[in-house]
Amino acid sequence: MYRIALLALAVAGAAAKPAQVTVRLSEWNVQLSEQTVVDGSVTFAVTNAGSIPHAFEIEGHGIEKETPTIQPGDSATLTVTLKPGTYEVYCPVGNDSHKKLGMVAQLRVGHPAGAHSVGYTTAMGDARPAVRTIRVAGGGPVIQILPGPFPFPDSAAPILQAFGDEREGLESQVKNGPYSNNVAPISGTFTFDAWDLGATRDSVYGVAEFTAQDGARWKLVMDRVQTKDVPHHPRFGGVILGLYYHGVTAVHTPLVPTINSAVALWSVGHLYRNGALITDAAMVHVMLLSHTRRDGDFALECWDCSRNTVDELQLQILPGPGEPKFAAPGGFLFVNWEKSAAAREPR
Ligand SMILES: [Cu+2]
Repeated sequence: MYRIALLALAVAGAAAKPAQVTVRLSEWNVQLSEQTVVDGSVTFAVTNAGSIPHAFEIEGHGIEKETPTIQPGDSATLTVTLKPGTYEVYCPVGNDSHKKLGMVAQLRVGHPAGAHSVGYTTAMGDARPAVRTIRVAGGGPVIQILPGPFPFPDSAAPILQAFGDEREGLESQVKNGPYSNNVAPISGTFTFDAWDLGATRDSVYGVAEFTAQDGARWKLVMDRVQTKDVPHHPRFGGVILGLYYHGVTAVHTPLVPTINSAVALWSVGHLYRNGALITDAAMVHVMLLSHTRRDGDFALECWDCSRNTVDELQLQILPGPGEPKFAAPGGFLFVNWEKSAAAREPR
């Protein structure tokens, strides 16, 4: 009995050893133990090594299978039967926002004997991300947002729990942060072009000029993206188009309503006040996003605004690392253009 069982195992192992791939999910990566496996039954052993919930999905050649949501520290397995070809594996959480932040990889499946003749080169070439450009012009009422309480603290509280070390800083913003109903009508202009060219080649050029509620004239020139970590934001290329995040998504701070964005970017800016240079290293965050504020008093009107028209242009400016606060309420600048528009440039 013993000898026969051993022999049977050995034969099965040589003939068709089911492929096993170990998958590690984190913010914002999908790491695979194997880039290439043989066709047939493939088992994915997936661990969420991140700090927020993720899941694992494989898609391609008529296959679309996913694990349930996996909590931080937990694991799941998924077994699928795969034909030769190239498959996309990614995190499906958050309407693909995790995927857009980098939680995507490719898995190649081939025959053991012919693994080099399946035509991967073409498949990889087709999967290369397209160069995408967006031009945005601010329009409509211009408002400056001043520090104040976040209007949806109860909605944000359970999501804040998942933010670990960063929670304390965020909780102080619940009481007195930049997403408030404390708003002053001002005037100004803002236009920019942004290029989404992949993780390390994104670019931006744009100029904003506005007169703040205290009469100070500010000018911001953006000429390069920010790619370093900033608080509550993951590291990724500076320009991202079509991201669904904030609010309930656990992507970035929940102290912003849940929104869709046509473009979100992080850049470094040259900032002038009344014609004098303040800094060459201002930290800038721009979003053209789902409308969050109601007409009239411009109060935040929704915790989940993701289905609203994408026409609100937000500009947030903070001092660079180690630099003094700006001469503005709360030490930051936050200006919205409430009826803005974007045009995708032809390639
Ligand atoms: Cu995820």
